[in-house]
Amino acid sequence: MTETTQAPPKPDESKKPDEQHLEDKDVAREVERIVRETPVFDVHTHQYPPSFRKLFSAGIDDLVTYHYLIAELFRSSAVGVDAFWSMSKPEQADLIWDTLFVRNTPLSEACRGVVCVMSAYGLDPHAPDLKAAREFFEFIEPNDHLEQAMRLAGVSDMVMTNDVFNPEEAAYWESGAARHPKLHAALRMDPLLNSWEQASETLSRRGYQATRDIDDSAVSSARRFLDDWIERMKPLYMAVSLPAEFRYPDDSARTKVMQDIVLPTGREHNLPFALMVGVRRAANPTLRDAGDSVGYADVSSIGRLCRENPDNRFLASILSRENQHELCVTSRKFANLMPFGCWWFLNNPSIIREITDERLEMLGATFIPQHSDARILDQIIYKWQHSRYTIAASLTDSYRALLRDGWRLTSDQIESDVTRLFQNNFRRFAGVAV
Ligand code: HDL
Ligand code: ZN
Repeated sequence: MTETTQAPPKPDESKKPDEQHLEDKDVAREVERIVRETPVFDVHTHQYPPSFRKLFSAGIDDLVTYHYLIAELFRSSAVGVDAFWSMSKPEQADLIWDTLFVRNTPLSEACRGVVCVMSAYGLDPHAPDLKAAREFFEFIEPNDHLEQAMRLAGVSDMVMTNDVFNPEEAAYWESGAARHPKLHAALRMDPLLNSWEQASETLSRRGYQATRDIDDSAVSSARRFLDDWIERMKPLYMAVSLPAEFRYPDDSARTKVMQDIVLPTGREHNLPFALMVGVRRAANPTLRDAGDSVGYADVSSIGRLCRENPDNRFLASILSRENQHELCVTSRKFANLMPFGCWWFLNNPSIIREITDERLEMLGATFIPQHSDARILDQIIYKWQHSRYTIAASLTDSYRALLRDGWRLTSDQIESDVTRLFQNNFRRFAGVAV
């Protein structure tokens, strides 16, 4: 059957420009403008305020030794892992720069990201070495650096990843180190859910007596521990990274910790629980942080969590591309489930496009399209520039299809939808002022 294409309605001259109905030929330009200009709430990052000095990561050496690039180095260099790990960070960065950016074309997403960041700062990505880039970053005051990177990235707010079990991070919080008004806390609790034995020892060491059995006393100690950290950090959500093998419910300690400790804490403090599922830790341990991989997760476990806990809200980011369609369908079944971002190995234009298309088709504008997951401050510039480009293309096709079906589209509608995707879906879900 030939598709009949109605002539798009002429713009109504009597209406104000923003009430004019867009013609098909104008949609792409208008969507790109609005996506570019709408600041984004970055709901998952590994950023810290500059006052958390040892944890604050920015500048060219950190950028070039990002664990994604370390993994890629070994595919193009004969250097051994032991030799690499014995190098200083500048030496590692010099080797990665020469290998991936000078001797080879920086075609991968992670390499292209460094090129994007350098261009954004006016640095030459064709430089034969990192001398000029190091001089550029050397004298940027960290707070100014943070403001400049957020401005260039179009990021209004960032949610951190605050590992309360990490003694170095805990020390900064307990010292009262200055926070940044635009960097919000997330209470990350991987040991509590993935290694109760280790967590119970940490709890006991910190004065929250807990045995290896998850008995009433241990539950009470762990709840008090979380209460104290929630009081200290005022997090927007609780979070955990779970392995591909995660199942709910099962007869593991994890299910008991979820049911007796984490979910009641979420209800009491009205905090969402962010599930990041599908990691296969240390697939190649010699690569350290770069050695983690991906596994197919069980999305029905997330559905059971949502069904059995209607008074809890769940954010979910799943690592395997093959899980994304089922996450969309499950999100249609449970309004207390908010899919967010294209995480880690999914944070590539080709996959962001596929995931955003199916989310728009199945969820409308009711999801959180992206997070940067940025470990190094300057990465937010490329991660958001690249994601905005792809999200705009996906939205444009959705709006053009809507026009074909007879809808009349205005810029106001697009602005409302993009603000919802980039800001208000998260703000409402996390109870942050809209
Ligand atoms: O667990 C996480 O939050 C992941 O994002 C890891 O930090 C991972 O190593 C990463 O950096 N992904 O981009
Ligand atoms: Zn992360």
